Amino acid sequence: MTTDTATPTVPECHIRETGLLPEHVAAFKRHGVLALRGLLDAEELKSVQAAAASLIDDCWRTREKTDVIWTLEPTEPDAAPVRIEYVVDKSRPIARLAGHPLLLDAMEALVGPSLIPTWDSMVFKTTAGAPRLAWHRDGEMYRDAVGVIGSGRVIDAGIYLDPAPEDNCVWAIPGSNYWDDERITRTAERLNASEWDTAGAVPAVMNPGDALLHNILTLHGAPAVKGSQRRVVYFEYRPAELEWQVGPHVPAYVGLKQQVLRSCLDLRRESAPDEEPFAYRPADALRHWEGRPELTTYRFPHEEYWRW
Ligand SMILES: O=C(O)CCC(=O)C(=O)O
Repeated sequence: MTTDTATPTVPECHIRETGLLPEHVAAFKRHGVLALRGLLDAEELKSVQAAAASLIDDCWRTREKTDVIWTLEPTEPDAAPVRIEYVVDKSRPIARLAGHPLLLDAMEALVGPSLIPTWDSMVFKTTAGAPRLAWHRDGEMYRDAVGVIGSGRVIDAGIYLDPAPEDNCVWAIPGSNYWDDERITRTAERLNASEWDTAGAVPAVMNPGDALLHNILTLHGAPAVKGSQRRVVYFEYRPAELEWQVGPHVPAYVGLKQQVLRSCLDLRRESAPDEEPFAYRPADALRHWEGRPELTTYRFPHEEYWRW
């Protein structure tokens, strides 16, 4: 693992061998990116791959627009789906994945004990192709964002179902999680001025079953691809206290997403009774699921819970 200040590669943690060590935590906080190698075992990888294939097949078959992003209007013959929202609600294997103990242990260490899941989606490139994802920070930013989350308490975990080689992977600029808005804007504009420019960035080359963690403030992008499949399940996590006091969702969202997390943990416990489960232990003041009616869905559309 590289932990110095000028990392030429994405720092990495072999999570099943070592767990998340203090040096991994420090590397993530510094660079805003960390690869967890070998997070999924072969059986779980296979089951989530099959679930992903079925969700993508459904897109092709139905040409559905709700919760699906297409490259063109889905009625157009060259349109291809590239993203599906709320995948925890749409697929049991992905709901069970959301209860993965090693992933959640790592999130607890980085986000804090009161983590809640916020976004869940699948971003993918089918062999029909996908356009470049321009250089960006992820959405729903805070005012004075670097001051609030520069060291990495809002995290996107991308779980890879296919290989991501250099010509079809996410590239990131380590340390850009601490850049001010002016530097981010200037750099993104420069890099986005040509089709694909990686100056100052490192490739996050990943294997199926690995997970890439990135601070949502880390500048990242991905090249256009054609003829090569890459499917990634993204789970985003935020501290409940940040959502409760600041947003971007209204306070009521916290309890609902805590219920989703607890329900995913139950599903996982039923399907993997021999696995040591993740113990969800938010601060006493932040146990907002208590006394709430049972969930009938895991889909809580962001726009219905928006604070700003
Ligand atoms: O997996 C990828 O290609 C990048 C996804 C991404 O950066 C995003 O959806 O914001």
